[in-house]
Amino acid sequence: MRRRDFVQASLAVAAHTALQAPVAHASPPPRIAYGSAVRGDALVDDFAYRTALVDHCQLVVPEGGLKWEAVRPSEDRFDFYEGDKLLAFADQNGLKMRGHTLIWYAAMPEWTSSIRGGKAAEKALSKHVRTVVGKYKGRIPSWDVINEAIAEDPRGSDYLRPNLWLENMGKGYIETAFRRAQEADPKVQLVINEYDIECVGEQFTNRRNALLRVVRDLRDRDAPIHAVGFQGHLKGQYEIDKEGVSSFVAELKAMDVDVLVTELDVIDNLLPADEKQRDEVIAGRASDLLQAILDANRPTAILTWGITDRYTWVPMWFTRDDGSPNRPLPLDRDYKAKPLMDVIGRFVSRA
Ligand code: 9MR
Repeated sequence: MRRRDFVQASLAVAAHTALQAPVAHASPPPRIAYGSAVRGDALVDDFAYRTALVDHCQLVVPEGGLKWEAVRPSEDRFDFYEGDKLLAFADQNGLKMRGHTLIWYAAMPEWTSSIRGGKAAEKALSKHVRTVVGKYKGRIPSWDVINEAIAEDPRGSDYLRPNLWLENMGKGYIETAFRRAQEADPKVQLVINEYDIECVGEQFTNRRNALLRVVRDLRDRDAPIHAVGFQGHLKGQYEIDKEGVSSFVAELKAMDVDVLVTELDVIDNLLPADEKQRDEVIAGRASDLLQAILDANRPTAILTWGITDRYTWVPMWFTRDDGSPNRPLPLDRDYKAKPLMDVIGRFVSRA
């Protein structure tokens, strides 16, 4: 076949295919990005860790490097060493980076305890959010603006967790943070991030309802909020409230609020000693959560809170009585993939 004939024949086939193909399938839906929290020290010291991140992730988020404790050594200083380091790694390896976190009750430097009064608090909060989001404008597409704002066990009007900002500014601190973040980078996905909203039980239900109340309030006031982050620090001994999670996600969707999973891991201190059995329970819990979310809306990303059992926060609070190491993450201590990684792989490729 002469080249011109070949080209024409190809065009004819292409036209035919285009006509036959339903429009919805013209381009495959984008995959859900998978990512991990990253520790700055391990990033420098551990080659296998860097390799695992590049091999498996499309997204990274600093585990501690952008918290006040790291960024604000004093009232007038900002230190972006850790954030810049991770962003350079992300850029070099074609990964995107999320920001965690702007406003949280924990990991606050000592000097902030002297912030008193509504005006001073608002000034400090605004300066922080503006400066940190502004510093990474156009480079960090998604931020955890508010982290863990819901009371441990919300009841009636006591549904917010006490913190420096609530004490000084009232509940309006949440709206102020979202507004400042949007002013600093209008294109960024603004997230409210929360834990213990996934499992069966009254406390989990109450926490979901309290979070809905906060989101609804923000929406009523036309405040910019784009997504709810399920931290997903699942307690392995509890079942996922599949119906509760799906209807929560559906209610958010009805308000045009997206969801993502920001800190997935499975706390295994009360799970069986047998590793194979334990890994199966862990994978099953994660699968239940991801499916319950997906049944109602497609998450914009799925991140685990670390990638390897070598570096995890879990033993800080949840060591096992039998002394065996925790296994909450997708890769084991030797970077071998566990069933949890298969589950994640299934969700990020099929959704
Ligand atoms: O994993 C983090 C741990 O290394 C830090 O010491 C701790 C305090 O900064 O924060 C941990 O990460 C938390 C995250 O920022 C918010 N959700 C709960 C996470 C686990 O405690």
